[in-house]
Amino acid sequence: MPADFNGTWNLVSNDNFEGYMVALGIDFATRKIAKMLKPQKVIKQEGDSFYIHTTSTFRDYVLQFKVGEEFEEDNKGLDNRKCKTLITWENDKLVCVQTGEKKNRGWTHWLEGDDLHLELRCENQVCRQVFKRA
Ligand code: VL7
Repeated sequence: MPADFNGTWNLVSNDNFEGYMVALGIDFATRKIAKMLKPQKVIKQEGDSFYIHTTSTFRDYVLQFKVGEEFEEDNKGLDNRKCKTLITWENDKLVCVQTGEKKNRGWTHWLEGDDLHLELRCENQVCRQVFKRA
């Protein structure tokens, strides 16, 4: 049985989101707005099929994937770069590698107690986000 990420999750902490956005080349004005946001994630999981909707008052992002199946990701409304994206299980962690122009790009999701964790990586920057159930 894989870990169960189903639920609605609210951001409670967001460490070094600024550094992550700078690494992605997000402009100053957009970063200023983005770092004030408290995004919510709605995750729908059926086995290895995922739907992750990250919502905020400013931008929305939907990612749908099957674990182990590479796809082209369009990061529309984020940095707008395309990546070849592959998400795999590493024990109970969901590990994403986004291959493209930016080195070392990806993220990892895991559960710790009743919290949802997300580590976002780009080049030499790591952003750590924690979400609690809504
Ligand atoms: C998605 C943002 C910075 C642009 C707006 C910020 C809007 C709300 O990829 C992500 O999550 C994965 C794992 O859950 C599923 O896609 C993180 C937010 C990264 C990068 C770019 C700033 C403008 C934030 C959509």
